Amino acid sequence: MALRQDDLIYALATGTGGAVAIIRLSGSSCWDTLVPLLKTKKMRGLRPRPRYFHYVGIYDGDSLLDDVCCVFFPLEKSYTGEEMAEIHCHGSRAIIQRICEILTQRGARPAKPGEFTRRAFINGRMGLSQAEAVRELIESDTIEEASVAIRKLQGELKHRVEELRQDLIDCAASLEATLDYPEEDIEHMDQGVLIQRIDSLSSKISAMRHTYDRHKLAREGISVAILGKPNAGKSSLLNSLLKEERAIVTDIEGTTRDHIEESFQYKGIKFRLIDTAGIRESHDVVEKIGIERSLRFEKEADLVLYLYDGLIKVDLRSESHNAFHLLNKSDLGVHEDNRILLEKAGVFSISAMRHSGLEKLLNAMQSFGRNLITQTDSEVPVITSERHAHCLDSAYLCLNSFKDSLIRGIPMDIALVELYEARDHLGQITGMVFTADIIDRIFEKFCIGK
Ligand SMILES: Nc1nc2c(ncn2[C@@H]2O[C@H](COP(=O)(O)OP(=O)(O)O)[C@@H](O)[C@H]2O)c(=O)[nH]1
Ligand SMILES: [Mg+2]
Repeated sequence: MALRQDDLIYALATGTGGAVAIIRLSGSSCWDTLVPLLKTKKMRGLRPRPRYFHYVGIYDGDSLLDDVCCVFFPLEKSYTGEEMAEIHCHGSRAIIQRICEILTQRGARPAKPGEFTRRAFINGRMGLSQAEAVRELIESDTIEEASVAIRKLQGELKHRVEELRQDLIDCAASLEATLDYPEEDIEHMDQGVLIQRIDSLSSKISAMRHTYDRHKLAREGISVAILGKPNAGKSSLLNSLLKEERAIVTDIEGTTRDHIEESFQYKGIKFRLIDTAGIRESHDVVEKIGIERSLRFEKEADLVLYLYDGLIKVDLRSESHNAFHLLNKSDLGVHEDNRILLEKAGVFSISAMRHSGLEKLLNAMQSFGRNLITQTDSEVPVITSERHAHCLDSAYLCLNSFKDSLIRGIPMDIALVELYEARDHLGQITGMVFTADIIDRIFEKFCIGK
């Protein structure tokens, strides 16, 4: 799509089936196209007053099609930065369709997905991160998601990123000056000071980047791997936490050979629970692969639940901070030597079969999870888009190699290239730097009418 277009577009901005439907129009001939279709109660032509609700009839030739309300926006006060109008008609499919047909006859065309917001961006009404926030706001499922999106739409992220970018530009400009006029008495930036400035920028970028990890964890769920020997009761625990018979439970060792993953929520925190193959020496090829996977989950999961048969004397497998230890089968009793373990933090007595001790475990999981996902600094805008996270990563890497070049004594004019690249990666977040390709990819995901 050509970047700047101002032909007349229209789209239904509301869903069908409601009492009222809103058709939006945008383009340079917007008012001239719409006004002739409208008549006041006194059968006079309409003289549109900007941003005023006009109660009028919309006509199909000589016959009245519907009673509607129309609002006209002048280009300097409109969403897209072009002349715009809204027709609020009755929600009948037939009426909506006929209005659209008439608009098409008069030279308008249906808008493509996100085309209104795309125009708003191209015409400088909003930055790219704000345009993306529009979609996030529309698609938000929870008030938390909506509040992150509205902050972004208000320009919080854009301003923060722009501050960082300006800082980089300042840095580069002073270095550039020492290159251009080396013989003049321009104050040379001390290398130590320069490195400090770069470090401070890097740490701001990385703090912003971290919010994405937390956000992603909250959205996708905290991974919790259940590990232990065969027959410890791992599959039983999965079933009782999910409150359904999801995994096969038998007293035959090696029943779970592949892992099973299921999500559940507890007090607002989402978990991805993974039941693994029991860890033991095995010659069965499939079981062996399952066991290797279990060991990988042990390393990679956000939280590991080590499950033991509490009737047997237990050696805790790990003291890691992201591990809980569960002595199972409490309904049958507990080995005398294990009692002392139960006094330690992170050690629980449960019965997966009788569902006892689970609430205490769930509450501990919940507060562990909450700690992982709570954004530590409410001043730092939350990154919710993979694209933004990727831009921050790239900027961070460029700053690192710039610093590296400084330390290695690479000539400044070569090193500076990295600084400019970092600047441009930040610029891609806000849309100060963009390509038609990026723009197309962002807006094709939008819904029509926005
Ligand atoms: N008495 C008792 N038996 C249990 C408990 N949890 C699991 N079992 C039994 O232990 C055996 C192995 O259970 P399973 O969940 O398949 O263990 P996994 O191999 O670790 O997945 C089954 O016979 C279960 O019924 C429990 O809390 N109490
Ligand atoms: Mg099992």
